Amino acid sequence: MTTVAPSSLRDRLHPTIAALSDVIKNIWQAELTLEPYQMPEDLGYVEGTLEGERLTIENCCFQTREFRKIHLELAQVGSALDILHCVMFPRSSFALPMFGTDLVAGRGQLSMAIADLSPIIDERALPEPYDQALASLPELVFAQERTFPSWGTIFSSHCLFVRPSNAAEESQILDRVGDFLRIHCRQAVAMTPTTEMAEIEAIELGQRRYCQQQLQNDKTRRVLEKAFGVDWAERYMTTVLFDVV
Ligand code: 18B
Repeated sequence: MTTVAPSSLRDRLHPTIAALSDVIKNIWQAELTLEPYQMPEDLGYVEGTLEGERLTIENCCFQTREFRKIHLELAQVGSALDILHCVMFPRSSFALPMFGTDLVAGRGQLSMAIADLSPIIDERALPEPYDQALASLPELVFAQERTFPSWGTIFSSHCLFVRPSNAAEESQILDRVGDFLRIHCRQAVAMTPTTEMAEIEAIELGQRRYCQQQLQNDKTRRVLEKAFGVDWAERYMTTVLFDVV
């Protein structure tokens, strides 16, 4: 069995980002059978410099029967920016939504939390059992909802996208991301993979569309370009963050 290695960067990050990293790793470990995933040699742990501050990136990746890659990334830009990024890429034979989450803290304060189970086959609809499971979760209220960027058409109606205002909201976010993840892992484990070529092609097309939209996120790209240059940022975004099948 593959075990999840402890992270050294974790302890230096915003406490809610560190806590979410633990939530994700614990649920993966409890719900899935993890197998190693080979990262491109030079991209597992990366350091660069952004406006005189050190940019550190730490990646944790696995694969499972259901997912070709599950990726958790922690990043820190000096004392300015703490980031958690996580995406789970289903194998082409599993008609599952994409789980994605991104938390960003600037100077000790969370500015953004997003988490979603994004449908990739039926533009806006999740498989019926997901809707049922998600409908049973309590409705959450946040003081500051955020507005989706123009590329954000991939996100579902269940998407959580807020500027957290206080500790109670941060705790709600941890709970909700945990709920999304647990529902997702259980659906995935129970699923029989398809062997139908047409469905496999639709799944691959949906994943490509998801990644193409995510690659338009200029806020992510700019951080990486400033620290590592335009070419490195493009390679990193298309091979590590949002690689397509
Ligand atoms: N992203 N994020 O992952 N991004 O990766 N992210 C930002 O307060 C990084 C994902 C998403 O309003 C911001 O404005 C870096 C996934 C959305 O225009 C910064 C990495 C999802 C926005 C970063 C990273 C996702 C956003 C600005 C690599 C969703 C708002 C923070 C480690 C599932 C975009 C702020 C907008 C914003 C940076 C979404 C700095 C470097 C998986 C929607």
